[in-house]
Amino acid sequence: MSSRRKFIKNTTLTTAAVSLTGLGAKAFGLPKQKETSPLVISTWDHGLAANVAAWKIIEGGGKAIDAVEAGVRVPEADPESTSVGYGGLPDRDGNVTLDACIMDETGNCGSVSVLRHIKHPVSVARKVMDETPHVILSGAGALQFALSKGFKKENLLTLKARTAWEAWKKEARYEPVINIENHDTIGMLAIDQKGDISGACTTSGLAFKMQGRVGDSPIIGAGLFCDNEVGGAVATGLGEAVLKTLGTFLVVELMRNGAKPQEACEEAVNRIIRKQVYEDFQIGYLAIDKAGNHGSYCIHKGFNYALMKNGSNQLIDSSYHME
Ligand code: SD4
Repeated sequence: MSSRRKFIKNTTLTTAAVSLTGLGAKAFGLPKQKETSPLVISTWDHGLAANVAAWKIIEGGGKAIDAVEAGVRVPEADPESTSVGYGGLPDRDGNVTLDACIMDETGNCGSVSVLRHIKHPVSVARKVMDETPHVILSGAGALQFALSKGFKKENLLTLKARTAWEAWKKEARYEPVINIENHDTIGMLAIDQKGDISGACTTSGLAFKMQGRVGDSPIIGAGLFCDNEVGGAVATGLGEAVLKTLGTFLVVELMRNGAKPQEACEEAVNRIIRKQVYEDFQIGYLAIDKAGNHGSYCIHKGFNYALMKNGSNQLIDSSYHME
């Protein structure tokens, strides 16, 4: 092809691409792209320390996907955090089983569920995303994959968690408790300096759950969803209720159709309230849009989240449906 023909072809392609982008933004009501300042946002007060680790990466010009992975690794490694990673409360049979997922700005994602013996499930999820053709690995397969990638096999059941399990076994009643330790998943969303959005979510799931139970946290569209054109959302609380409504996918789709993050979180919680007997469990959603606006809503008073922006890190109480 002559260089002139090549030039004309390339020019036509570029023009087509530009006008398609313009049309796409108009036709689907996407928010106009504007300069967004970076941010990191995450669920519950353990989000404060997690945000600091994530912010270091964002501040240094790193990618949102690396920031969210580094951020949620902080509570994963903390033995005092009884709902995430090492130190997480076990299932009914005394096994600590972990769920986690991660999603980047291109829509790539990876996830592990019912993973035992590995302190950092989010990093295994990242490897599933980066180094396999799959999205989810579960149970023994997830462990085998982690070991093959050099992750260390560890005992994750701390004395504190074992003692809580022994106490629970005396009555062995399974009643999820609102806002107490068994509802403290960390979900994190970040916007980097390029304006790209990624997210991660990691948990030991419900305390004393049935063996093999998978919650919402490792399920893309339930515990976490990001779309770099629109925004992202994370969920915390009773995973079964989030799964039944694909909560974070719903939040992002509502934003795609024009809802603000706050409105989208409220509608997603209200769907659960309209369809389920909601009084005895907690659900909290946290969302950001492409412009860097954020919102949050939960069923019961008590859910909070940590927001790091312009170098300041603060804990904010979510608005709620009932006291
Ligand atoms: C689960 N959604 O496994 C998780 C628990 C949770 O805050 O979010 N706790 O159902």
